[in-house]
Amino acid sequence: MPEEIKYGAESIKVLEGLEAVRKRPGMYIGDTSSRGLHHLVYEVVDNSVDEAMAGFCNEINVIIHKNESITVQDNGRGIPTDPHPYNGRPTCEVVLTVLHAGGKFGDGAYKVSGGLHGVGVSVVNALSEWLILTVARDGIERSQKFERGVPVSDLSLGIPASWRGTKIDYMPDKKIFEDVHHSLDTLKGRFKELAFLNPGLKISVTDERTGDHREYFYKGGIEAFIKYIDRDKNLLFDKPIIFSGSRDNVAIDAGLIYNDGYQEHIYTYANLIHTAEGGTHLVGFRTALTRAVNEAARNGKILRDKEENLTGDDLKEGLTCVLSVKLSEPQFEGQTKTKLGNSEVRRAVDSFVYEKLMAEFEARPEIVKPIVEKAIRARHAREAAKKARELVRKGAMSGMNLPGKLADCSSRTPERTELYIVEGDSAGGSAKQGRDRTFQAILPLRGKILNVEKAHMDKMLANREIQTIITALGCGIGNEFDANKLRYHKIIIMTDADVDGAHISTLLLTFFYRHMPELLTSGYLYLAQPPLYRVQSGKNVNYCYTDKELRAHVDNAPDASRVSVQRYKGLGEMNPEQLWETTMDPANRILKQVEVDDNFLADEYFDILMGDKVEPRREFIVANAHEAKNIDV
Ligand code: 28F
Repeated sequence: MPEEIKYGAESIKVLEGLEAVRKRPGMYIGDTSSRGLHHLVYEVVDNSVDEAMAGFCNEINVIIHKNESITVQDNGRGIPTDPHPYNGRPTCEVVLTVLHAGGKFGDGAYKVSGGLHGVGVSVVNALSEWLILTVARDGIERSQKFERGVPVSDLSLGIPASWRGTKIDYMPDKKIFEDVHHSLDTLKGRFKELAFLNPGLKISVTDERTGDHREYFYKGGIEAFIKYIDRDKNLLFDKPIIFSGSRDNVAIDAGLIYNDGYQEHIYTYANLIHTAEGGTHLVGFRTALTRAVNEAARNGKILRDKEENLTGDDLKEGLTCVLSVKLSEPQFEGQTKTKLGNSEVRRAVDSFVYEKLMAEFEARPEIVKPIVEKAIRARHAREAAKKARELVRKGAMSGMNLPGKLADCSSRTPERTELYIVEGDSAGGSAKQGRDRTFQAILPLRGKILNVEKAHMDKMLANREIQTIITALGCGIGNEFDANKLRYHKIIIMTDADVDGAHISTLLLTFFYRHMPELLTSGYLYLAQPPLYRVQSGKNVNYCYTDKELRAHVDNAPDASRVSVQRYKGLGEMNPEQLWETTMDPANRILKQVEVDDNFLADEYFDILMGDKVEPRREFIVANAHEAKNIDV
């Protein structure tokens, strides 16, 4: 702290606060891995979004610099610089140094807060090697520098400003974050989402490491969001159902449409936080949708009296919906603090959505029939699936007839055991021989499993390979998924490093993502990384997992002429010992843990990769081909 600041009680409190954050960063940003690193960016951007929601900002620019430092700049009012009642310091210094000082805006506006969000930029400041705050207000630009949260200068006197707003430059602290590399892909999903949810707000991101520049700006708000999500789908009716308003102090913006697919894409938000675990707003929405569709169906004589009501489950298939609520005191619950708990919201959303839907069905009676017919087909498929699931469950629960192909392990402690799902019988055979049977189970898969993106639930459940996997895991699927019944806490997909292998692992990932998403979100799923090359020089043998590693080996070989390199085309080329040593032995193997970002882009990847539209897949593959390594075509 600059010397003239009195060491009053408040400044001690400030230091204690920042100390607490640096001691236990996970308490404030979840973790110090890549996810926590990107939470810092969201925390700063959320402040600018708050300013946008309050109506004073319509542009946010984010820059990822070459040195991995970040700039976020908005054109809002600029954080006030007058002395703050808390300790007489400039308000902007208080906002940057006192935990949760961002506080509620006086004028009852909403803040993007809750869960891991809303801890305030003071946390970002505490976890940054350096941070420079620049405020431009009333034509004056003033700035102040901090190091690990502590002011190392006073707020500068100020120079004439040609802009208005707040800018924060910061460098994440390498003493806190093992890896300060930012991923544009991770950030762009959230920025796109925020631009859809804040019509008229332009969010740009510039990656100075690559020159990449993206701008997200959607005047159309939720209608544009819905149209974007279903841009490649066959819609049951052309115009999405859109409504917006408020009920009992809850602001509600919603949109929905039906397509002819089997998936449900529903994105719910509370104060712009993606409530991936749902909550009371979603319950209210589903109740209203079910009631309104049944009522409209009976009024329109589409559901005959003797036919029973459609259920919420019947109405899921083909539904694309965005539901964004805003309230002053959101309560976030659930494992990842992304479930909205406020009970008053359920009633507010239920009554508002029911009213608006009934009005919409009055105005557009022609859309009721296709929705009801689709729901009836879904019910028939669900009933068929129920039978198929019964078969699977009987198999799984009896536990006796585990699929013949499963070579189980002897330990029955899930925390310690792992299941290798292996492509092909020959590799499966090597894996069975090479493994450590106390904790490693092997399930060989023959050929390509069913592409679940296109298949109805019943067809998928009838597929032998799928049934085998469900039985082996023992945790059920869909609504019946129970992680406590999981028989292995590591599920490792082991396929060849070629195109077919990539396709099979993508098929498996799609199945798990669609029907056992918790395997991904809770980190049970892994991809084995078999070696690409076997390098022999003289007596010693090395395995290389990347081209870079191979280059290094060959360049450093004592006698390059005696180096022989074998390129592995498939797992089957390794004998059991080699497979164990290179890909299965926990001491040497490389496993890639599968994790998904919790925004709508994850859904999009699976739709594009496995959906039935070829064009978007071709575009995606061309656009991302530079990412693909070792694909031998
Ligand atoms: C790059 C990050 O942090 N933008 C922000 C504002 C604007 C106000 C504000 C912020 C009031 C007293 C709590 C200005 N004028 N971008 C940002 N823009 N904070 S953070 O006020 C802070 C609150 O303490 C602001 C009038 N009211 C509010």
